[in-house]
Amino acid sequence: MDITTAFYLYSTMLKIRLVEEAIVNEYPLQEIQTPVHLYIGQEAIAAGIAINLQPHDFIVSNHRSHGHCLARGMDLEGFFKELYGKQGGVTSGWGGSMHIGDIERGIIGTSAIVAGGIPIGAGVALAQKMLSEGITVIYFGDGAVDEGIFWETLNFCKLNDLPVLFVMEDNHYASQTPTEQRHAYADIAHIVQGYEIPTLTLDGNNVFEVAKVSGNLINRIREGAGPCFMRCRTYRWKGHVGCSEDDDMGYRPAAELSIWKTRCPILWLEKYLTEQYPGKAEIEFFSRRDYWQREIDSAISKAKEAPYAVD
Ligand SMILES: Cc1ncc(C[n+]2csc(CCOP(=O)(O)OP(=O)(O)O)c2C)c(N)n1
Ligand SMILES: [Mg+2]
Repeated sequence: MDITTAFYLYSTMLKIRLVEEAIVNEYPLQEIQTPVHLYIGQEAIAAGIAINLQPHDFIVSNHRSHGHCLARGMDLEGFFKELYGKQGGVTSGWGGSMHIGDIERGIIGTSAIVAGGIPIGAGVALAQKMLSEGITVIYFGDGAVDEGIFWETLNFCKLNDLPVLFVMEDNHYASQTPTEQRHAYADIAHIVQGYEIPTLTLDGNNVFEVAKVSGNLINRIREGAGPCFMRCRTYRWKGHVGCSEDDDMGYRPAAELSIWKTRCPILWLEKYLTEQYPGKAEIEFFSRRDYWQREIDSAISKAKEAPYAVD
């Protein structure tokens, strides 16, 4: 990975992390008008894929949407105004965290209905195929594949060779239920491959791996290969919804979270960059953190000052 790209990926992941941490700080003030499903721990997936997208491509997201939208370049002020239910929000202050979108930036929208975005993505890709322009990335969790519409859409996309990258963010839980209590199969990749859809399982916390694998698959899709599928193994640090770690609910062992924190995608990249570019890396880390923190603080202040959304 060249140095410019590596630092760009770092910057994108850091932006997502700092936004989520700012939400954690702000949430207790009860000014944010929406439930939030935080993306902390999963940043490498959104950042690694977004780098391979072009302006005419689209993404479709889900309830855990922030990382996807921010990596795609959603305006921070519009993003925060949306969370605060204010005028100037990217969806006019009425959508909130789970119904956020920005067509101008290739973000079709997000859906709170688990798997609800998947057929919408297929529709977008059908239009793209008819117009011979662009591809669609559909992000969904390991819980979404428990819905019939996921399998129907997979079949439809393959049958019509639609330009779709299916991105399953396998964080091992749907709300508080682990995959082994929900999936009768050991590895979804085997089943998806049965549709003759190119399928890869990868470390979703390694941004270089995500960028490389998604780049290869996206190139194949652009060349007309039809849909491809990525299963990204990862872990969410926070509770299913809200800002706590919800360990008190007892559905996941405390040691599990600690282990995954040692696999932090941002720390991993910081270590790599520090080894590769000693001296320069630390300066870059500082300046990018400083830059994003100022942008975030400014966006939050403007969101707080703005008038509430109107009919
Ligand atoms: C059709 C439907 N069923 C149930 C819910 C409640 N619900 C919201 S998120 C969620 C879990 C989703 O898990 P997953 O797809 O793995 O995404 P993650 O939260 O892990 O990112 C559930 C069951 C819903 N919103 N929609
Ligand atoms: Mg999940």
